[in-house]
Amino acid sequence: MKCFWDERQRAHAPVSEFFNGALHPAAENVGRVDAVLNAIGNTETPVDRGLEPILRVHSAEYLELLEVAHREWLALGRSGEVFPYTFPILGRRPLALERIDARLGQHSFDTSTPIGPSTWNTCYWGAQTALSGLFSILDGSGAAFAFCRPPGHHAGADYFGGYSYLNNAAIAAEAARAQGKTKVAILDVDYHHGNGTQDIFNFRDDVTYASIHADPKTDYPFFWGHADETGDGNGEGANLNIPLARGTDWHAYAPALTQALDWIERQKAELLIVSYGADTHEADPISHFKLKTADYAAMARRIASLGLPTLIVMEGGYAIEALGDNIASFLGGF
Ligand code: OKP
Ligand code: ZN
Repeated sequence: MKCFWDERQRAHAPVSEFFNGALHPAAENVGRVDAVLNAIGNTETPVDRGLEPILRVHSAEYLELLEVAHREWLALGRSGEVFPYTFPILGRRPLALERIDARLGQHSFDTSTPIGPSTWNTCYWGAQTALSGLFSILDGSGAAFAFCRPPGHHAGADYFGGYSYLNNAAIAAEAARAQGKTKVAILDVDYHHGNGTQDIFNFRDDVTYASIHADPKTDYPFFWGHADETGDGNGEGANLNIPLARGTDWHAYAPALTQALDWIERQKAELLIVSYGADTHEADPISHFKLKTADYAAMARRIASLGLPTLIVMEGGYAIEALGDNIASFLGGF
């Protein structure tokens, strides 16, 4: 399978994330890169398709914030990485605010997602990596793997969070639509619900979203991913959430996958994008499912049996020692 990766994605190097009242070492660290590269072998460098395909998903104001935030932070005499610390209650009125802290709050939802000097550049090339993967599918390679980092599925049209800044899967889906695919399905098998992807396509039925994830009653991102979120307006019925309990192993996971794949089959999609997270693995340090390395091969075989052109986009996976084997298992199974 063709694999895409851009070396410029190494530059984003978050140091810390804030939760449980304290700073912790960032789980989404650069150590993930070599673990994955060692497992996938040869990669192709993406071509630059510019901002246009990114602007199909994200607002210009939001992209500008990602680009300038760290510079403005330093200009205020601060050091280290950028963290938001105050957030507007949902639905509070739109305000044109100046202070970096206010603008950060308007465009984010957590304190796990610091912005450093290279965050924008890294994410830009992550999006290009997803796009080059997509175009190789459109050119007829049946499947491709886009090694994007950091992950993207928590990023909405105008917000970051959950280690995510640009929603690579959504950017690829929009590019597929722009290239004339009328129906695109996204299957998200990361441990965490992809709230950004759900939000971006919530009111639409041309890009459908199915996710299997840890129950948001107990797990991040809490406010999205519940089973009764089925889409709204035109998108009613085009969103499927399957929350599973902590402790889920392959025996309990497999029926959920069957349900999601049956649902996707009924969508009559022409193209599939898989948001693949290896953080469902039993060794993952921030997650609580019990999948084993060999289970990813079984998972991928079943996804492949849909017979759709498929772009696999990397999301989470933080057990560095197991990450390469897990990805090799998934790609091998596919
Ligand atoms: C990104 B992806 C940790 C709290 C911070 C953030 C999780 C982001 C996951 N106990 N949680 O892999 O979906
Ligand atoms: Zn995750």
